[in-house]
Amino acid sequence: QHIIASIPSYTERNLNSMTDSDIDSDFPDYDAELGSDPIPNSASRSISDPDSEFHVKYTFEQNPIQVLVDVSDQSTSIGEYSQYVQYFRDRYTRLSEMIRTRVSSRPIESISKGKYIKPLSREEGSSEISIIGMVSEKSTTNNQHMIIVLEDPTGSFPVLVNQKDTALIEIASNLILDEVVGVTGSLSPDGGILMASKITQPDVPNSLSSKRNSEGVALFISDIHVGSKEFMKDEWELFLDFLNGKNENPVLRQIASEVRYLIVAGDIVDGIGIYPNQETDLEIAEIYDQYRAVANYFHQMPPHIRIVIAPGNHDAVRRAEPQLTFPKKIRDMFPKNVTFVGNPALVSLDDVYVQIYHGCSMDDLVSNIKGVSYQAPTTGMLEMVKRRHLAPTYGSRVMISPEKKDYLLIDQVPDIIHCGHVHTVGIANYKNIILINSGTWQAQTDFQKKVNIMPTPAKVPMVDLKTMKTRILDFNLYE
Ligand code: D5M
Ligand code: FE
Ligand code: ZN
Repeated sequence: QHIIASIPSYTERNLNSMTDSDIDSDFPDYDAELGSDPIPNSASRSISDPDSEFHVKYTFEQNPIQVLVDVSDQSTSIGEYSQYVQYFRDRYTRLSEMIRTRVSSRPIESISKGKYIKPLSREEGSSEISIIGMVSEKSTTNNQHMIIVLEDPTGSFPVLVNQKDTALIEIASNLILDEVVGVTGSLSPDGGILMASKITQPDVPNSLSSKRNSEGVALFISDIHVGSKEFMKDEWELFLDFLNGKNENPVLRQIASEVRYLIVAGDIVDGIGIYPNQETDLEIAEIYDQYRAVANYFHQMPPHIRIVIAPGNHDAVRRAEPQLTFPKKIRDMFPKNVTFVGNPALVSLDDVYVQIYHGCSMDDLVSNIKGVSYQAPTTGMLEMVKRRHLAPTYGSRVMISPEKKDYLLIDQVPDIIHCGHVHTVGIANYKNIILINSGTWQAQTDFQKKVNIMPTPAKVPMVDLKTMKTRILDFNLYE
């Protein structure tokens, strides 16, 4: 029942964008068969000897990859204060540049301490001015106005959002610390505060086209958590069978024959010492044994598939983001068709740009932005795109390492953004960017039960790289 995902579309103005009805009807290669033969559990019946032969469509050499952005060999951070200054300068410079194309702003210094003198006549311009800054404080006054303090390299300045402007209050209340925004408004008579009329986030253009130059299928998974007692071995093995063309459903064999890429967004093992008393939840207690076990599974995947693996917060790499990729000792356990990258990383799959990020910042987004929830993970990813940043807030749930440049910034607009971490599956389209959260292979843990997180395990989002249409393959045996 889950083979085709229904996809919420956040696009408002873009006529080229996909709509919900496109998604259900426009999968020419596969849909006819699906319509007449719905597959309740798409991969529940794996077979060792399919009656028709399995011919893969692409060789390994036909599945090129380019790693475009990855900190792994570039890290310079040693956590010094001056490096943090440089890091935030880079973040501010690049994000403010994106806003400056739409907002003509002035440095904060030029309006501080009453320096700004209002133009005397209309001819000299409107009395509205704009500044672009990083949100450094956010508060609500007794009479429900909001005060936002913005900081740029020349100073900081308070902004007042009037409670009567409900639309603007809505935007302001969802601003999070350290994101970069532009604010347009007029100065108060004493010059001490900017009374906002408009708030501008970096966001992406409305006119992005969805690329259709490639072909074949890319699959997206994350949060395998091998080593955990809750790792769903049976479902995972069905997925491996499916990749190898061992499934009695011809539709799934057809899809498997077209798979070129498998992208893995972190938490490939459960790790050790990640949270208190994790020992009691572990099936495999030793970290390298966990990696040997997961590597063994990757050896069982067809060698023509190009696999990309990035780490997550359960993996054996530094915890601060951007995370460097896995150490050689672990990489060497895996087959040759695996490309290892850090977290985040931007890769090009035959010219389709995929931004991979494990997704730890989702915990911050869920707790700070209305409408962002664990059950609908793409809601958080949408907020990342609006801010052009994968982890806007510093010093909350995400530890950030001060690299020379901000690797967490969404600089090049990707075709696909792929996150994991929250253990729920979701796909959405925002201005022709496909947002994917790839769920998990771990059943609900006691900890998740306590905090009421309901995972949706054993589901695999796929993208048809020719049409950019998406669907979700379901390997869950017990739903
Ligand atoms: O994260 C799996 C899920 O559990 C994800 O939704 C975040 C949530 N999680 C993880 N740690 C915490 C804490 N400490 N508080 C609240 N929620 C949490 P994973 O990275 O696989 O452990
Ligand atoms: Fe996880
Ligand atoms: Zn995680």
